[in-house]
Amino acid sequence: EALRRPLVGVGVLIFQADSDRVLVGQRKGAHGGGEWALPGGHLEHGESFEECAAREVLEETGLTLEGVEFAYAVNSVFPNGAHYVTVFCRASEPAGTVPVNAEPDKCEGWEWVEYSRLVETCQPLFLPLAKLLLESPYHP
Ligand code: 8DG
Ligand code: MG
Ligand code: MG
Repeated sequence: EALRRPLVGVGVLIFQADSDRVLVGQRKGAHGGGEWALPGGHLEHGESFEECAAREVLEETGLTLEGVEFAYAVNSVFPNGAHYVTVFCRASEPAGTVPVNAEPDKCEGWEWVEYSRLVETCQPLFLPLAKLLLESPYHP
């Protein structure tokens, strides 16, 4: 345990063009199961934040993002001892974009939810997303 280091996660805010909606899904599995999170995953060796964001979103939703940008970062120490630095990126998709639940063993399904209503609509929130909403001065 003493030699463990924090891991880097990347979460992706995919906004529907001309709206306040982002793509969220309920996680399945041991880490954050039942909690609402953005698409995302682990940063791989040698990857940029933006490359990781585009790769994870393609793997998990079938969507090919363009113009991915850095948005914010949070530090999350989970109750089970996991420690992640989560880097959030953002991108836009055209109105009417329909995602695929490409990893149904990891996610219940994707939904477009108003960013400003995530806290009331999507409980419980995955810790890094909850921290983003609390801390970030950032809003579309
Ligand atoms: P990978 O291991 O195949 O790279 O990723 P994954 O299979 O997509 O795993 P994941 O659980 O979705 O993401 C890996 C970890 O990334 C997750 O256990 C915790 C961390 N993570 C954050 N923030 C976020 C986030 O906002 N969304 C997602 N999906 N993961 C996040 O720290
Ligand atoms: Mg993934
Ligand atoms: Mg993932």
